[in-house]
Amino acid sequence: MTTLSDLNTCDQAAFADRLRGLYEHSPWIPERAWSQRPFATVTALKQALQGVVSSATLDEQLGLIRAHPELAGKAAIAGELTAESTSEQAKSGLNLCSPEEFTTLHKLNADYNEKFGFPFILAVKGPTGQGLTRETVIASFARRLKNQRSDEIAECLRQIHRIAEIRLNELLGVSLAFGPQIMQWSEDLAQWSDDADGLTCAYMTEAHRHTSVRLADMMRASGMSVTIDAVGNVVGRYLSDAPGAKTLITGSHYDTVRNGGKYDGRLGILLPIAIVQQLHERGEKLPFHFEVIGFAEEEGVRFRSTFLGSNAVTGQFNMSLLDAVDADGVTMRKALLDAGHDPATIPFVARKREDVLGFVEVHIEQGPVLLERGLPLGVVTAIAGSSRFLIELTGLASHAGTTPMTMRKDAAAAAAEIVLLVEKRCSQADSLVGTVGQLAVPGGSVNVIPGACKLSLDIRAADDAVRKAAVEDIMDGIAAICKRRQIEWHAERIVEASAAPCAPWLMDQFGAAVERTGLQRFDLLSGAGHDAMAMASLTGVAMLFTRCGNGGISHNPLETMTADDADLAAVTLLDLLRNFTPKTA
Ligand code: HGY
Ligand code: MN
Ligand code: MN
Repeated sequence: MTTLSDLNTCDQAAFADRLRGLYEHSPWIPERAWSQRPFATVTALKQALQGVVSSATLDEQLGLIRAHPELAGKAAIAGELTAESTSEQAKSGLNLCSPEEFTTLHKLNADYNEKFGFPFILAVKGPTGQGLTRETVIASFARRLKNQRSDEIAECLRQIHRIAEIRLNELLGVSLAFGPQIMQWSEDLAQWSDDADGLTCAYMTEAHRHTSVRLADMMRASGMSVTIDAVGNVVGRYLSDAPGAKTLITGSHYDTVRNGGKYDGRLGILLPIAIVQQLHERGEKLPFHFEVIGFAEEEGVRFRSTFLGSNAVTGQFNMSLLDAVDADGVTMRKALLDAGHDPATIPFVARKREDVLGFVEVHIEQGPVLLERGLPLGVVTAIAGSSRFLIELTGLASHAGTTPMTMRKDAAAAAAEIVLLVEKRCSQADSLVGTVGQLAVPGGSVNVIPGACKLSLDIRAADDAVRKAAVEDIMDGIAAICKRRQIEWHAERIVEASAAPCAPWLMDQFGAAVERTGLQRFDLLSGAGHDAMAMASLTGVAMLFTRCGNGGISHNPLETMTADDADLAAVTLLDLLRNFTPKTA
């Protein structure tokens, strides 16, 4: 078995020889990385190898890509693959393709090579290293065939680094203490959904309640005392023996968007549970109580309100929301009562400021920044503020065939102008983004001019003044469009959340822990909202982001991450806990 210390002490030829199996037929990569020894950690070695590729010429990068075999291609059929590729393709059952699958893959290989001039590369051992299914491989192949060439070169290189990471783990006998468990628990929780297809877990539905019970079981089994509070937060406490100990809180949300991903929110709950499991097994206590909260609702899918769970914890829960109704006319109050909760006790969920040391949240980035930089982790500087509205446009429904174009009050045409207005206005400042995520003509017919149209607005920015100015301009723009088109309009503000800066004293502790893993510290803004922005009203907050695969996609079933990145995030959070320094006055 090769060790990191061997690699740190052997000469360049031996170094390249030991690592020759990592990057297919490309010894130049370890040869160039050798000069950066000693590597403090395996992570540092991985980053150095990846850095060699990033700084290589495009020709060298294309040469590396072209050194890889096609999936289930001619070389595989002829038995000419390297030992590593043979075992990897077998792990995904690519050596057992049906004739139809072989035909499909043969066509995909031909089309992909024809379009890009290099083979399709995919780490077929996948996010957990246990192997992707043939169906997933073929679906990824077909999806990426539609990409631009430059994007595919970048993605092929990322896949090659993932292949090398898995091979390096095998070479060094690396076993991940937390990652596989976190990934498996994510699959476990995803079995409960409001919909037959895809993961939807809206507030207080049956799937939501099953999920809360499963989370409570996981927390209890890991050694925590567990309660489910009046809004459905699942709260696990890993108690300290220290007299007068205060509490450091972590967690995230377990509700999801419609047809969402398995890691959004849930990673931030499952990861600390895996850490507590290990601390408990070791009998290791912390000098503070460690509280893991599965917040019951953050996405606002069922009742359009957001941060219900974290707002209850900070004492900011708006009790009038109990009268909010869902699409079926069910009030939040009834949904809570049906789930066995007593809404009247919600105010007692609030924590006392003086009892809390801080709040840390681990979350997937939900964007492409870490992915494109080849970084597994990032430290969040601030969480963008957001304004959300529901807009109703009322024109005049009339005959599509007989109404002259100059005599229409077309609500959908007005909405179309508004969508483009939002896109244009929100392209005018850094970190400012605007989205019309919902757009509908209620009861529309093909041959009727839309008399009504409903749309949503989601405007965000790191700077509140920038966001508010954009909202004002957009509202003025809507007024002008509707006046010109003789459309009545009404805007209902459903979310107004100020930007939340993270606490430098806590950010720096995450940054130091990240650096101790052998990574460089990288700070970034969060364009997504998180429970940490609600918790910021109670205590100092900090967030650790993990890299998102598949181009950084999220709020989508394609949301993905690797067991290695989950493991590194857990190692980092555990390191922060062990070295935690409370804020000095
Ligand atoms: O919409 C958001 O930013 C978060 O995912 N709820
Ligand atoms: Mn989300
Ligand atoms: Mn989230």
